[in-house]
Amino acid sequence: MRKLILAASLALLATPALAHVVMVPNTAEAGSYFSGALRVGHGCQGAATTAIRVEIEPQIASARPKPIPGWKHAIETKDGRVVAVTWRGRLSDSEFQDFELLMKLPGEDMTLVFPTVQTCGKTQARWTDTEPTSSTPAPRLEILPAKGGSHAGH
Ligand SMILES: [Cu+2]
Repeated sequence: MRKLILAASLALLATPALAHVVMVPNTAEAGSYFSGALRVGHGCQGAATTAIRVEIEPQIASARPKPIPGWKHAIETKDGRVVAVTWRGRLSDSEFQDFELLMKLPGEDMTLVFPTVQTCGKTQARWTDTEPTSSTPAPRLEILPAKGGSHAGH
């Protein structure tokens, strides 16, 4: 009984106060090739992260992951387009990691979400809610109108 109470209070202490899984940076220019990362700032209630799976919205024409030493990644495609990326490895609860993607963004301003499932051994944290005020929000990216409109600097 006493053990149970202790475990419960430890879980409360471990309740994340900082950001969850977020896209860094969280703004980008419409139509650009954008390098952004899913930043994982902690594990699941103290447990180490063992996998990150992110879904790629259909508005994103292409996505490719950057390899991370010590991690393996797998790409899921549908009709030739990348629809999800999964990284597998190990990240202690006391560390953070950026899971980077290079993406071709849509040409119009909009908000994209990146539903992400964080696996920590036998437990999971689902950062999949599209509502930003949720306690488990999906990472978000604001697509801003392209600047200038000239390709002179290409
Ligand atoms: Cu958090």
